[in-house]
Amino acid sequence: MKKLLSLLLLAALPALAQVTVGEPWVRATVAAQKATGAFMTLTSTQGAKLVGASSPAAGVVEMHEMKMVDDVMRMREVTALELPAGKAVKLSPGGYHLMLLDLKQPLKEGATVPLTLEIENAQKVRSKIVVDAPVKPLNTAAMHH
Ligand SMILES: [Cu+2]
Repeated sequence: MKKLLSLLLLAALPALAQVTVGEPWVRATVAAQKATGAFMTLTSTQGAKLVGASSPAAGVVEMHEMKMVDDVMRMREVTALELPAGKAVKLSPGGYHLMLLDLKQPLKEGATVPLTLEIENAQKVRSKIVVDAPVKPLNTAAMHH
């Protein structure tokens, strides 16, 4: 009975925030490399948050922020990334990114990495988005800037 009730409650909630994922990609790795970054542009129709991510290619996926601290580029883990309504939030090398850790195998250019993004809307309802991110060397992406 409890399960049925929660299903009914879910149905009564307002529509989930629609999040568009633009140009996802994952940086290619070399043989012994156990970590890499995933990048994309996220745009949500309503205020929401990216609260987590996972991938079958990695043991763990963390959300990171790169920041200059005392002239040193540092990376720190963030627990959530705000997605303001209608604003494109860019995950890029040198800024926010998803960190794929404990990689199961090297990621070669031309491969595709499935990523599951967990989004939480303003009502604290979570939904998942699955994207296939192509693997690219860093240089290719840098050329677009
Ligand atoms: Cu990182």
